[in-house]
Amino acid sequence: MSPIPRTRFSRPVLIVVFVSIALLSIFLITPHPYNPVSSVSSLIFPHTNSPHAVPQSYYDDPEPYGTIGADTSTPTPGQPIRRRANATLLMLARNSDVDEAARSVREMEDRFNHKYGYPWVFLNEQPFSDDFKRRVSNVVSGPVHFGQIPEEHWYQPSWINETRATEERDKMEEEGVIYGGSLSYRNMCRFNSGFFYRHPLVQNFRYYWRVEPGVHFRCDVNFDPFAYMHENNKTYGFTITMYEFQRTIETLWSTVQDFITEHPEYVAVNSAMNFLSDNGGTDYNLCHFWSNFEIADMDFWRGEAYTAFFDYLDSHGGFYYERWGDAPVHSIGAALFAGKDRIQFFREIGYEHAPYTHCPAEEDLWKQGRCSCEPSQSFDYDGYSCLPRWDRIEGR
Ligand SMILES: Nc1nc2c(ncn2[C@@H]2O[C@H](COP(=O)(O)OP(=O)(O)O)[C@@H](O)[C@H]2O)c(=O)[nH]1
Ligand SMILES: [Mg+2]
Repeated sequence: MSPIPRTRFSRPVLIVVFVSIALLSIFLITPHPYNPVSSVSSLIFPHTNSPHAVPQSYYDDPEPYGTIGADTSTPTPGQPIRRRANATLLMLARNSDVDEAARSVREMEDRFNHKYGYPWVFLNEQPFSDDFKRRVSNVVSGPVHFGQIPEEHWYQPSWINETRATEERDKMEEEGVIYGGSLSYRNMCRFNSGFFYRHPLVQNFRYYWRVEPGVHFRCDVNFDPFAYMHENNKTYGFTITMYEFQRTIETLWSTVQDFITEHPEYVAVNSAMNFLSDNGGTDYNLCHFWSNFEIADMDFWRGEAYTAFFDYLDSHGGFYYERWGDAPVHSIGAALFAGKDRIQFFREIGYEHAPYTHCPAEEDLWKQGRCSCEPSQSFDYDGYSCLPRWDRIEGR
């Protein structure tokens, strides 16, 4: 390989380098709100505070919540009176999850609930062991309830063709699909899609915050998300959004299409169809809210549209013949039937479910929440994240 003759290129190259350095220097030292590299801090925090963040007025002193169980408090002049919402923290777990369950609960208490005192409900298709109850009761700050799931809400219904279901599970297992061969995972996904909100222990609650064993809360939550949801007419809150594995939901979208053709009246006027589809609904782009974190309104799941939707999906058997997850089912339901204005991205809640973390991208939120996560490692703008699509829905 012959070297590039120096004399032929040196002058134009030098001029280009000089001009580039000069332009970059001007760019870097010019303070301007739209200058994306105006400071080191804006490299770490790509966003300024969002108009969609929970307003500061919600960061109230939780003192007015009073003692646990009280639903009224002495009003402070000039301050809005807040009451604890009709809400619960909710965890589905196995007895064997006890270590990770206790860890998640402890973090949730430390970061949020010790100030607000919301009750906890734990559900399991088996009776909870004394050990599980003892360990978890030791870390909660408020009332706690342990419930067993009725068999008919959990196990595969008798009308499912077991030969076909087994064949499909075996095929997915061979193909290496995650949880492809698991029947219990399918029971769990169907339960989370259409049954948890019917359990007697949660029947009287409206809102829930779903918490899984082994997750992490990386920031203080110094506001009450339930109160925010209630006062702002929000139905569904999320922190992470990503693509689903196509192989697990081969016929889900065509079933959704058939349902909305039969029931166009259920589709919200301002549905978030454009979050789910890049071509007006012809194809599903696989985007969904990661449902291991959810703050949502169970009255929506219990309502006419979602009930009809779940029953329709369930009757097609895709929870067992395929491996439909509660995440795409909830997401499609909320996006189409609740609509975009009713869905909240809780950007201020630092949340980790391995292997992904949502960490606030706004410096003020990160500091205010004493977040222990690293914003530059947030999943938000990972190539596998659907958040850019949600940003477009929000008009960002
Ligand atoms: N009681 C019970 N809970 C389960 C079962 N399978 C999963 N879960 C719970 O369902 C949730 C999701 O399960 P997980 O294993 O975390 O699934 P992943 O997050 O999709 O990998 C967690 O809260 C688990 O504790 C089961 O067979 N019985
Ligand atoms: Mg999980």
